[in-house]
Amino acid sequence: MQIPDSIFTSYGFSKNESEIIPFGTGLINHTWKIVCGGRSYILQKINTKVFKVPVYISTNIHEVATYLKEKNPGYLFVAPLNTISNEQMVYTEEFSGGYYRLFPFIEGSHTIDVVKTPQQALEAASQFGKFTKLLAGFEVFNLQITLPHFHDLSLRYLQFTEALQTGNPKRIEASAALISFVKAHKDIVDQYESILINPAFALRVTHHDTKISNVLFGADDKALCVIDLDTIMPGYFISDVGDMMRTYLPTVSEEEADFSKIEVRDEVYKAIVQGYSNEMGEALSDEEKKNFFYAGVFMIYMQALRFLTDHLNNDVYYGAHYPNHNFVRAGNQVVLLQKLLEKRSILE
Ligand code: GN1
Ligand code: MG
Repeated sequence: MQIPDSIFTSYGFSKNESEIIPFGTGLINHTWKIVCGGRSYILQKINTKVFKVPVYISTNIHEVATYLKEKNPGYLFVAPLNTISNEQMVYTEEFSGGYYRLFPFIEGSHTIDVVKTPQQALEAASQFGKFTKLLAGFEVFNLQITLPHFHDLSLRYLQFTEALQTGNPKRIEASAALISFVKAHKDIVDQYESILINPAFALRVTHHDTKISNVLFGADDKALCVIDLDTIMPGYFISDVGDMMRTYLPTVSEEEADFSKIEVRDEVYKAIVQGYSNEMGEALSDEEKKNFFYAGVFMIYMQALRFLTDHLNNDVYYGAHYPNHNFVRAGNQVVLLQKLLEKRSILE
């Protein structure tokens, strides 16, 4: 994908003098590393098919950044840089139109794609816990809803049942085993619905995309901060803890097609609970604390549903790099969920 010259000039750079490197493994936005004048930056084009109102993203980031700067000036929060005309994003009609924003690249930082040690999980979980903790005094309902119903499991289930009606008939037929697994575990949706009406569960400032590549690490496996702030919205702790479990517990990612490699690491589970509790332990209710295990089940099940639904709908959301890509991703998540459920009595 090409980047229009005007994006560079908006930030006072020249495209000719910039090195442009595709960056990261995100599925939704386009991301590049830009090196210019001896400094590095991260440039992103926002996917407006997914984020329909990009200004909601920049408003949220600005509000949260302002709050944190006032209350916790030492906290590293990577907000986008302003353009030379003091805007937080650039819109251009060029190349079919789009919104772009530029972040400073944190020198000396790196990201990882798979958790190798419990220590990395502990560090990351502490960072996500700390993020929500530091924003406890921020009025959560002032956040704009950048993705309506993002982690609404009832809606995700409904979208799945709709895909069974309107999706690709061949794919529906070939997905029978996955479909019946998902239907047989509908109690996971029922439990989510009971959480929604339980006053012991609080809506807090939630990150909603806590995968390990959304944590910047420095030297010695020390986590520096969290990144990817587009989905900061009111949410439940099961979203953030659950997505950590989903993405940190196994030694392989959701892309792994050899499902025999999918294992749940007990020490990583403990590290997530420990790291998150170190920051959020006092804020969580007893009822919430009893739901750490459910958090993992909830998020893995939701991601299985989302990949499967997208497969049945011909990959309209996630896209596919090879035939049946989302079918494989859904199968991966189902195996991960089975492996986690097998360990319920040890882990819970
Ligand atoms: C998407 O783009 P990325 O990789 O940060 C998705 C997440 C999924 C993830 C699965 C806005 O995140 O919810 O968990 O893919 N984000 C959106 O890899 O749909
Ligand atoms: Mg993301």
